[in-house]
This record gives sequence, C-alpha cells and structure tokens, in this order.
Amino acid sequence: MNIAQATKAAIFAGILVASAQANATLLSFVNGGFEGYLGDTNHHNSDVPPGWTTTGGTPDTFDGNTNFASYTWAPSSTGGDFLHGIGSQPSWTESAQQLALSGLEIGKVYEISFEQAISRSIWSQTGGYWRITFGTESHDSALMAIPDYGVFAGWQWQTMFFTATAESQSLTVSAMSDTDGSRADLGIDSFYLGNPGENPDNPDNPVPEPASLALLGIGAIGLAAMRRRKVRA
Ligand SMILES: [Ca+2]
Repeated sequence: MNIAQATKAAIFAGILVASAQANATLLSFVNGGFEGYLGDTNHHNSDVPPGWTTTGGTPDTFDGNTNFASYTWAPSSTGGDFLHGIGSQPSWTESAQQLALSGLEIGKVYEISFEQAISRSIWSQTGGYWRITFGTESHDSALMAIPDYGVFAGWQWQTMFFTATAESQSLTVSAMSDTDGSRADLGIDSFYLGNPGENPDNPDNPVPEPASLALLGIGAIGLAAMRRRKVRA
C-alpha cells in the first residue's frame, strides 16, 4: 500500500466511525450517564435526570457518595450520578422511561448495555435485578444478591440485544426484587442503546481495533476501484 492508499484508508476509517456515531444519534436516546441533576443526591429525591421520565414509583438520582440510611455505593466506571430504583413487586416497581425513540430500522438488532449495582439500606430486604423493556421485547439482567450493611459489591456490566419491531419504540428500565413483596434497592448507570459493539465503555463488547477498521476501508476502496474498472470496460 502506498502513502496515497494509506491516506484514503485512514480517511475511510474515519468516515466509518463518523457514520456509526450518526446512526446512533438517530435513536434520539439521551443521557445514558444519568447526569445533569442539580438537587441533593443524598436523600430519596424522587427525581430522575434530564431526558428520563418517571413511569412507576419514585426512582431517585443518587451518586457514589449517597450514604444516608446505611446506603453504600461507589462510582460506576463512567462515574457521576446514577438512577436508583426500588423493586418490591407486585405493589411497587420503580421505573423510568425514554418515550418514542425514533429512526429505528425494523428488524435491526440494537445493543443495550449498562452497569448495575445493589445496596443495602435500613429498608432493603432482598436481592434484585433490572428489567429492560425496549418496544415489545423485555430482558432481565443478572440477579444481584443483597450485600451486608456497609458492603458495596461493585458495578456489574450487562449486555443485551433487542430487535426493533417498529420505527419508534419506548425504553423502560424497571427495578425488580427477587421475592414478591420484599424490597431491593438497585442502581443503574453507563446506559447505552445503539449499534452492537459500539459502546466504547463496555468491556465485554470491545470496539473494533483501528487496524480492522482500516482493513474494512481498504476493502471498500478496492471494491469501488473494481466497479470503476467495470464501468469503463
Ligand atoms: Ca453516571
């Protein structure tokens, strides 16, 4: 490969990355980091961050320092605030939503990935998990056991795949406990919804290496050159 070809390959790799980002923004999904809340995160504030809407119970905006009532948390890998939800179905399930995310391709697979955590406050009774609903499809995250008081078991990455069945779908995150009528206190942060494999924060789903992007670029340039030759012939 000469220098001109290498330059073209590099430019194309850049275009690939840029178009992937453009596709992700078509979703109109915002604020997967749950940032931007201006109130007090060290009490049950019943407030969700910008972009999110409360759809069940009173989920709160917490951060790694939230420690009232024996809560013990730590910052997620992307830090800042996170969403806290109480699961105690069937009577109480806290949930938040992003309505009518648009520009979806019907039949296309989308990745949803996030970090989850659990804490034990003076009211917590049992373990739990997050139920993620996107359109008509729901997936449950891995069950987290209730920790001892003062113990934070860490943030845990979850990766799920959903197939769009409409051009516009709503997204809901619901806190669930493992035992009906018992309370679980859960956290969720670093939420991603977009093309599979393109969440740069997800350690279980690494982004393509720059080298493989460049190879893709070279392949595409080669195809284009072949087509040009065909047209001339
Ligand atoms: Ca955050």
